[in-house]
Amino acid sequence: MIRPVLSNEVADAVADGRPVVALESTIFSHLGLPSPHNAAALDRCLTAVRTGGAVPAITAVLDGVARVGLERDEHERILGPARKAAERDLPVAIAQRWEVGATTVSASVALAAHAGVRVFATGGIGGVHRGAEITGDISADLDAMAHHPVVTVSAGAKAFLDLPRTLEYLETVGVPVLGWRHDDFPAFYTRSSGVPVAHRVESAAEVAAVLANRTRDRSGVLVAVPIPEADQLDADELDAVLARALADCDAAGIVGAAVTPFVLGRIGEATDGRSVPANLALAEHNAGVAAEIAVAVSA
Ligand code: PSU
Ligand code: MN
Repeated sequence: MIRPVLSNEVADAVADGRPVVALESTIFSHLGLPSPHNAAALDRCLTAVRTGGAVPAITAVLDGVARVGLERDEHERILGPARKAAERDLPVAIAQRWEVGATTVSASVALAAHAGVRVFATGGIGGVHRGAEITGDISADLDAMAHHPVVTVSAGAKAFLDLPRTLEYLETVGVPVLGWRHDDFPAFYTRSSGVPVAHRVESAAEVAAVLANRTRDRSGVLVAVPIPEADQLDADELDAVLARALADCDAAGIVGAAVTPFVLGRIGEATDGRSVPANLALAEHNAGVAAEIAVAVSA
């Protein structure tokens, strides 16, 4: 079995039962955000976790080693070129000694679980893609949340995905989806997708109690946190951008793991950088909420 290497700080915190929040590295790599905004996002997320009273644990594969918690002088390695590493890629990244594997949500949730870390923060999760009934494209993020005992904190998922089907899938595989002081599943840049979540929670203690009472040894929880009101983007304008990005993806014949990075890139270009501040704000906000939850889980 995989045995991730923990930083000393993360190992000590886990051993003492102190709060830790895992962070993915894909969002901070060139696959997730353009430079130099990726570095700003990383800084803001790290600070938000520490301000919230938890230890941040960045996940990644570096020189063929699966890591949970990086040293400061290693941060720049995940900001540069990296290979996308989903959960299924982790064993390969180790076996083939990938220089830099940027962990997606699925890989990060898996590494967090193996490290004994119970809370994980990201921007947005992957999900069921539009047209999945033809392509079968369903993000491994969903399966990972179903099979690892970790709380994932995200601003929902981007609306280029099929959000109603994403929620149906999570229901089928038994993942509780908790709206954070909110009744709707958020659509990343906007607070509401129009699809209600199954349950609403008001506090970190409630989330910790949900995790503590799960029905399987290994199953997770999704906390859906809406983007702060002030940072929200315009829904109608975004719809047009997303539709064009998906059409471009189709026309370019992009399939498989390349779909999400391609669509994210197109959204970034089309919104001419206006989406970036929103992305940074929500990622930072999620990291803060995750820290609060990690504190409650440790209590
Ligand atoms: N959605 C975003 N930003 C991201 C991702 C998704 O808004 O950076 C990344 C995350 O790492 C997520 C991955 O786990 O894409 C999902 O990829 P796929 O759809 O190939 O499963
Ligand atoms: Mn896919």
